[in-house]
Amino acid sequence: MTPEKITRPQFPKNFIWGVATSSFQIEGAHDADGKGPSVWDSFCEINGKIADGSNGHVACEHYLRWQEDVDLIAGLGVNAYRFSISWPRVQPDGQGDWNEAGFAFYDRLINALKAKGIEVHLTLNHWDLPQALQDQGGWAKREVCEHFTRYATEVARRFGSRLDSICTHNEPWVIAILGYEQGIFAPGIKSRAQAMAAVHHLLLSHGMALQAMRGLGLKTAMGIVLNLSPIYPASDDPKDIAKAKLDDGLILRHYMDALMFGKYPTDVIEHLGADAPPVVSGDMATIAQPLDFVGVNYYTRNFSSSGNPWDVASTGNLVTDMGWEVYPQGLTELLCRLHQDYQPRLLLVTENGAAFKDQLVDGVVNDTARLDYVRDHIAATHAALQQGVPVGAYFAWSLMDNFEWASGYAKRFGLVHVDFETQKRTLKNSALWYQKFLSEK
Ligand code: IFM
Repeated sequence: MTPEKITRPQFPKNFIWGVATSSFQIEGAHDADGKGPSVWDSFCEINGKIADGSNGHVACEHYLRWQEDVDLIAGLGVNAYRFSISWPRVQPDGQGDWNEAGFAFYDRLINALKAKGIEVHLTLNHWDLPQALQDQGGWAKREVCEHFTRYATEVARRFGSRLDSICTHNEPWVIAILGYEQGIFAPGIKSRAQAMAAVHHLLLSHGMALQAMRGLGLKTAMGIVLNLSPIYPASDDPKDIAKAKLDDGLILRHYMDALMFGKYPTDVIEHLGADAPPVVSGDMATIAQPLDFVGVNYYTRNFSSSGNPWDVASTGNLVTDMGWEVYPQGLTELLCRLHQDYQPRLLLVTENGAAFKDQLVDGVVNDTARLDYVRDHIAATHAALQQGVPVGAYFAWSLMDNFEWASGYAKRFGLVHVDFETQKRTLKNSALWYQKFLSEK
């Protein structure tokens, strides 16, 4: 079937259709009503770390405009919204008192979504760790696991019965590798040993939090979200083939093997040598809690080369404003592979989208490339379903243009355009297409 022919009725009736955001990227109000600073607030203050020198102080003003944004979400016709709680908004230092004003904000938001019949898919950690915990070593220190578990349990105790799913961490690879090894994301550390410790503590805290939250007797679906891509060797040179296998180990198997089988892959551990994660007896069993779902954030495929850097232009495919190749088949391949190798109960496409250089002209954003991208990836999701893969959701990234981390506000991923001067929201043509697609019965 050609992607152009994809329609909503081809999907199961209970399929979840959503849009996604995260707290730091949209909320603003960085110090309002008792919120504490997060690692990203601190990182933005370091000269040269954010491409346009911006920060999250205002972002999309979602903290003020949440009612308008709930209407916007409902107006799209989606049946689900995925967002995250800012940990330092509800517990300013990550270990002390709760901030009731912070919890009240999310309480109102959840109630407003529910009142409109929109499912609530909540992420506990989409990167904005309280700075006070970073001051003690952050994810590289084992103590953070206890603090995260206490935070997760409190959120679940207050909101759990109204939530359709809880995700512990969004993209642990990004937090650990970009944040603690490459230093290009918060907290800006450059140490492979710390990065591997961070990976381990993210996974361990995930397992501990799941145990504790399930101890509350909740029926809410619980899982984790990973950034995953198929990885191909750049050539048939055996060195490239070996590099692709190792990279797949470092990015996919290290997480999936730990979560699903309770072990880290031997080839990856051997490769890491002295930087291997600090595993204590019993940790791996804690990590491998049964998962109600694995969330997949898919944007592109990757190539590994042992020699010259691989050039994305060599694919001949369209490349997004992030420099990422548009490759919808990669999503089908990835979902099929996860199903075949790991058999998770349920896979959710928790993020998928593209940044392009949009132009708002006379109230219209004619973002054909994004429209095609979303449509073709929905079709790719359908192709996996047809091959028997249990996929339950598609969430477009993102509801609206927002703070794209180290790229600042220059990279626009939204289905909805945001004018950052006036905060006016305008549905792009991709949003209008999604709305029409969702209205098909
Ligand atoms: O904006 C991010 C999001 O926060 C996590 N996944 C990838 C997106 C695009 O880079």
